Amino acid sequence: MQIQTVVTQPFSDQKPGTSGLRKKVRVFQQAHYLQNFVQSIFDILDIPANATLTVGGDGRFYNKEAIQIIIKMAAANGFARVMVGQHGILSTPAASNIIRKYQTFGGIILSASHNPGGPDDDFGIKYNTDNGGPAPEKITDAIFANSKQISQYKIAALPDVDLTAIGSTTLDGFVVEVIDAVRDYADLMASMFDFPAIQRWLASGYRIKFDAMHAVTGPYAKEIFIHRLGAPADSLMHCEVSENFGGGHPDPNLTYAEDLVKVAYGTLSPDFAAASDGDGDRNMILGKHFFVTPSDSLALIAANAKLIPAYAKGLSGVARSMPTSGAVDRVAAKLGIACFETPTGWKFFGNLMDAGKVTLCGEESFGTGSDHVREKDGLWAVLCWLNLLAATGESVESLVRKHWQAYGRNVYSRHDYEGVPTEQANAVMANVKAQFNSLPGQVFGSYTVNTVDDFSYTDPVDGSISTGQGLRILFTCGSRIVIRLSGTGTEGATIRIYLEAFTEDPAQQQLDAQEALAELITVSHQISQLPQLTGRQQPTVIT
Ligand code: VG1
Ligand code: CO
Repeated sequence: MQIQTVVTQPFSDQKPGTSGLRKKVRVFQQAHYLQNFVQSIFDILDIPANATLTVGGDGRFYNKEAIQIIIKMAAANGFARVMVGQHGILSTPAASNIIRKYQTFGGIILSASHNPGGPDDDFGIKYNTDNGGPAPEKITDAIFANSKQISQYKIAALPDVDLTAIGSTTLDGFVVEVIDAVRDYADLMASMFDFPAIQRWLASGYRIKFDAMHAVTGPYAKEIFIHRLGAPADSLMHCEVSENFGGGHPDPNLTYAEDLVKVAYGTLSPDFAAASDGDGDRNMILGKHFFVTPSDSLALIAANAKLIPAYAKGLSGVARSMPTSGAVDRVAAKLGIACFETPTGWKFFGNLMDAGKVTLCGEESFGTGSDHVREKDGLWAVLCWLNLLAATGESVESLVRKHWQAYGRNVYSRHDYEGVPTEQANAVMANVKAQFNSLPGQVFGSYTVNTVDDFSYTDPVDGSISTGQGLRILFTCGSRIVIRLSGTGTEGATIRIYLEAFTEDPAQQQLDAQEALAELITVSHQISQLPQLTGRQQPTVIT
């Protein structure tokens, strides 16, 4: 095989964020940009002989070109084989499954997840280790360090590989195996859930609607919901994959999944509706005219896990990211299992799952998952709900209301201020931090500040420490405000304000979250001075 060594210059901006490196497509299209980052990954790996690399992406614009480059660089850097999804596509949880099932030496996932796609929008890349999970911080830090001093990369002079047909091609001893992107994943789901019960539930006349948002889960949803579970074809919407997600923003929330929201809140609303994001790891769950917050979804799945065959023996423990509501903590306390609080981002759950400390994990950002893979998993969450609906015969709303009655309700909302100039966003954070000494004991309306901190986490498995993970203002009544900056955006800054109040009072439980949190929202503005410092009166997105 002819291997070229190409001389290159480092780029200074290749620091992976919450979930890999995300930039505008045009940034990735600069000469050597992608290659530098890929080489920076390969250079930290001790690639064994006969190693296989899993490669796949969410199918967004530039996916095809990037995959060809990565295949050639994998060949030049000592991999013996790549396993790549047909057409270069693998959902993020499906890629995690492939890495684990075929024990490959990690994988490269091409996705900017919930960010829009297309020539003027976003692209992303991340490395997952051989446990199937996103590389932990010590690895992403090492990749970033390499990227700042790289001087050359290696690429094989191979022709482009045809990724349209399933099968294996050998090029100068290097094997490219194009695999069915869906089958292994659908088999895994069938092994975990009570498919016959869900089939019967659907056949008895319950209606569902799944919105793939023109993104990667389309083919997965067809196979699972239509072919394997027998749902009628009109149960799906936006399931044709497109390179720019139909021009939309493939983020399953009440703002961006508005077509589905209209259906769920319409006159002929289905019994269950759900959506997933660009790369298939997020989920939004809706009932008839009813929205389930991701934090409640996690808690409810945990509370009822024994009804799902894969978890019939119970859970070893649960974990949630710090900004996620404490609803699952209450379930864990009742079940007598451990509950861990980690920084934002799925990479922090991997060690806990590998050590057998937790079975279920979740984030408020529409991410839920379990130790069946090492990524959050949108369709898995949908199947959890379908399994629970089929097993109980209850509606989505009644399951949630009964949960609140039993455990109390953590009223919760996240307010995002997108596209804020970086200096203004930093000023908001600095302003809150500057008050750290004076805030404890201060009274704001009916709220008294108890403690404040900048969240830091010590990994209980490997002892690694992550600091600066979000500013927390904790009140004496148990309510809290969390403020942090997004690590997945590609333009300006996004300020996220997370608001949480707990209520056992059944009357309060019926209130709309924005109403119930109105005073806390005002307090968050008073303390952060966000309106004054950014000129923003209203958030861009409320979830
Ligand atoms: C956001 C979410 C975080 C999630 C991450 C990746 O990060 O808040 O919970 O893990 O996106 O999700 P940030 O730093 O922007 O708040 V995905 O579906 O984009 O890979
Ligand atoms: Co995603």
